[in-house]
Amino acid sequence: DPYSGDPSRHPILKINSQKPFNAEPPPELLTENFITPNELFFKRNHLPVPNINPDEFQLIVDRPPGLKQGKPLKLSLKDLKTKYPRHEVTVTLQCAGNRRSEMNAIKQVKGLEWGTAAISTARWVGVRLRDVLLDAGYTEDVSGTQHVQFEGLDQDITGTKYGASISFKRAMSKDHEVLLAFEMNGEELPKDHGYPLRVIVPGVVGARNVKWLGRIIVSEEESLSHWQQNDYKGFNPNVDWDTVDFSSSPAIQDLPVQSAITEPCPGQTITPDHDGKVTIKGYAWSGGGREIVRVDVSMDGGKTWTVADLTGEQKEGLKWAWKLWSLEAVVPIEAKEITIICKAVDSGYNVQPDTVAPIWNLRGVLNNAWHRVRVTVGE
Ligand code: MTE
Ligand code: MO
Repeated sequence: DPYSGDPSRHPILKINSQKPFNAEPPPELLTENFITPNELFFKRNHLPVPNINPDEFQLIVDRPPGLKQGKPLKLSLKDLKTKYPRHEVTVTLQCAGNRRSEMNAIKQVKGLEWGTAAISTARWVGVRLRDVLLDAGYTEDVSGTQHVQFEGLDQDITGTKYGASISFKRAMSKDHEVLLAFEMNGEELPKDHGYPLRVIVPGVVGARNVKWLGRIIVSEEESLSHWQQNDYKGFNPNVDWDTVDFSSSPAIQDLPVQSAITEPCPGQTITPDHDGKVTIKGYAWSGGGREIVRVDVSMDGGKTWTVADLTGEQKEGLKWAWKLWSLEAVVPIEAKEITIICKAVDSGYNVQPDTVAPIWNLRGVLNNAWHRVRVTVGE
């Protein structure tokens, strides 16, 4: 069993797939803390977790034969930790498939049945990818250096490794804070999250945040991996598996504005307090470094809206972390059943689409429609 070396996991996680391991925390636990505890952080593996000896580990920084710039580098963990300045950044990671089950409920899609919790936030410590690339001789504006590919050390039985890429420009940007991370929330990276080294690409879809990083390749092309070329792309709702042409869509990088209600849960009976109010909670986040500036909540299926209270972290520059939100919301009088809705606005005044159907796509990615939770009102 190639999965026999996988680590043990917290039993409270909702498992979407055991082998490879994919799981999310219960939504109401997810928003109990601004920083998600490591054992509750969602886990998304495509392959068995590789067993890596930290003493033998080497990160290889490569270039294709045609490229003149740069020099190959081999870095041990100690090299990484001592040769470059330490950098810490709080980043929310979200899988492109977060909330896929709502898309699947409209019309079948192919993919894991994620609920609302394929998203989590951690404080990551590592070194800037930029500093490593500068050390390898790359400068900001050299030709032929369009992309930076990442190769994981996890592989399938044919030896094919997980891989993805981002633009060279993003990799070199100081503002974008792309990190080679070896710590997560004050501990060394857990096995499930890429021990001993992973990439953190703030504001960008989870799939580019390559875990168990073994090799970096600066190149003219994007990663040729399946996950860069033939997956993690968006399509028109009428494209099906017979007509899809993966080369016609760009790979997802920055993610759109997102929010969800984590409390109460769908189908729950809510009990208003003596003021006729209940507590509604959730998260909101946007990609590309855009900050969440407002979350609107409706208790009557979208007729009227109230602004929720936001909590988050103060930060200079681009914003990479989510905001948690809550509201003491008035329950409509004499209502027996209500639909609670949330929708967020980011600093670019981007808003969420109101329904899923117009953004439906065959792979079930990028669902950021208004989140609706139907509940019963108790005494
Ligand atoms: N990196 C490797 N090497 N192998 C993987 O399967 N999964 C990707 C990304 N990096 C993956 C990977 C996907 S799709 C996501 S959403 C994130 O890791 C999930 O990161 P997490 O498990 O730390 O939450
Ligand atoms: Mo993902």
